[in-house]
Amino acid sequence: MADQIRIKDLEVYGNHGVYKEEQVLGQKFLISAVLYTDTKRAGVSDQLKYSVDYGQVCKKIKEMMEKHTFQLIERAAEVVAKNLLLEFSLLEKVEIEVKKPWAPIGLPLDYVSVKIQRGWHRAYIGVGSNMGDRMEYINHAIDQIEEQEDTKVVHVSSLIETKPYGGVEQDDFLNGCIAIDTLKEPEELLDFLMDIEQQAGRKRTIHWGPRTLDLDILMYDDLVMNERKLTIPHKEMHKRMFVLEPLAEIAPYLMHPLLKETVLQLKDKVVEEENKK
Ligand code: PH2
Ligand code: MG
Ligand code: MG
Repeated sequence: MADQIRIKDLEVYGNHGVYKEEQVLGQKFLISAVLYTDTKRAGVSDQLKYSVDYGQVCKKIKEMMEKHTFQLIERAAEVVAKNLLLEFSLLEKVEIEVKKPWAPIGLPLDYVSVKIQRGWHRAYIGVGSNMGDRMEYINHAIDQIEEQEDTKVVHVSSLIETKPYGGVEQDDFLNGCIAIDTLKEPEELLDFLMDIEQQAGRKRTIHWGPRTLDLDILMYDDLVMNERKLTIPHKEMHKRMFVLEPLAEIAPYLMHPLLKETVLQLKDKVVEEENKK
């Protein structure tokens, strides 16, 4: 979304800093915010309820900056961004700059600042289990995801019975997919999902072997990344019917950012391949 509401240099007084004097005496901070929200409906109707009230946003920023004491302006920016995104539902993304014009470093400067962008991201997660009470493991995981304040579950597919894929002899799986909106960055989301797997007693013994719970990030916006710990889109998703079938149920027209085909098209291809065999 390209529309923006901009706040420049809101002046607040706060007790942030690494030095004791800063935390005791306090000092001036200037906060700038770019609020990314679709202003079209408000623009057409002239009604505040269809937009983000910048007065309320300023109040919230002031409140956050005054009620906490942070060591770092990085932390101040992070907390302000997160609170705005949680409180104002029409906000898709924010840019926050925290300026500290009186930073006591013994050298003259105009100001020092931290500027960050944070926002909501749509991610698709594949869920699977082939040990114990499979349905219970999966449903409990979805509940745990939903309980996070920075993550909302927006779609849940049907759970389907699938044959093990990949050559390891093991019990049948229950598989599904969910769509979430989250403030977590990809690595944070991965850590969070791995933590839920651990809590479900997941042991990492055999590669592609039996598991109480598997939570895989399939896609994250239209992000393409390949790091040691995490590859997005999921490397194998386009080959796996146990992913494509439930994903096609909740997001048939979702576009694979590398293959440039929709989930429905990818699924039809796998079906065709299987029919040839
Ligand atoms: N997961 C694997 C390996 N094989 N087969 C099915 N049917 N379902 C899975 O979730 C699955 C699998 C590794 O993640
Ligand atoms: Mg997996
Ligand atoms: Mg996995």
